[in-house]
Amino acid sequence: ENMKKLFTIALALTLVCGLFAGGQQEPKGDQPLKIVLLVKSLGNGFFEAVADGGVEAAAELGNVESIYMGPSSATAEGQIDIIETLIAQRVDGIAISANDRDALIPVTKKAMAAGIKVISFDSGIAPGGRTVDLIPSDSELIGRQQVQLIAELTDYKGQVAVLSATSQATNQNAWIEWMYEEFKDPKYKDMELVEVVYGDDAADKSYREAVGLMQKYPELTGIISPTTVGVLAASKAIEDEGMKGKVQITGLGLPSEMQHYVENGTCGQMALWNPVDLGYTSTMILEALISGKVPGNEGDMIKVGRMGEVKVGLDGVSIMGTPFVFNKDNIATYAAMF
Ligand code: RAM
Repeated sequence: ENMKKLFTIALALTLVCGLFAGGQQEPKGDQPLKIVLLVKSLGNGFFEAVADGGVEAAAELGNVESIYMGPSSATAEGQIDIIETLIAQRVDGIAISANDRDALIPVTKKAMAAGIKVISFDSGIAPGGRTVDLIPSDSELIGRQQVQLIAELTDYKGQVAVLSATSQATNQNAWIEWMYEEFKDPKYKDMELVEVVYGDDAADKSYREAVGLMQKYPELTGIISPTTVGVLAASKAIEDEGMKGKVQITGLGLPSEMQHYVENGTCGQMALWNPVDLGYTSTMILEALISGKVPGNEGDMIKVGRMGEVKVGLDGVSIMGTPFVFNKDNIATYAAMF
């Protein structure tokens, strides 16, 4: 209680001081910049961690209000409606994890014409529909690594299927293309990628699709699910169907959601990056663009707080780092973080 009171007093003082400062430092006076993180869909733990990163960056920057939004299901239409509203509300910047690489372009162009800075992150919009596209890691590296992870778990044998997010997701589709490339290596000669199915980043549909795969392919040895929603649902489906040990599962999983399945061996190993850092960095990039610190052109270096600097590469694409690989030994440590 006392802490709360102290905090309220401190906040009030800050506000009063802010008023008297009279906008000498901030071009927008005491109006915080409204920076929106527009995600694929709500109810996804991965994006909730992204939102935490946005709030952290906003607190550090001081002049930013971090706003978290997303449609109830992962559709481009839902995102388009939200962007229309954000244009009407005159927010300052939007970072979008896109449900479609191309379908959002007309509305994001409209937003940019209205003076709103637009970037994509996690799942990109094609060049022309945004300035920077911040991706967590090189798509080739992510895709190839997913195949290597399942091959190690299945002893390089048998039929493997992919349980993806939506069929239009920019990020998953890019990774899956690289999975096919990786499978061309002769070391996978006794493995076959039989099918790609889509759980739409909905827990129930992902679960049903995973069960469907196990029924359709009695010889199935593994599932790759490069989505945090899918890999969790598939792990549960494998256990419920009594297929633990017969069907291996890997993917891109959120440690806090997957700890149980990694520790009990249903999921021998999986990968991911830090979603908090993704939301933090996206917010930092937008603030830099909005306040005119940097235009965000190819070759620009953008300062992003505790994450150092990101380089704007070819076609505006910025790459953050390399994924972590989680297993029994390290999952608890990461589960405490995201
Ligand atoms: C899901 C989403 C997101 C993706 C992660 C790995 O949460 O599809 O876009 O990056 O999985």
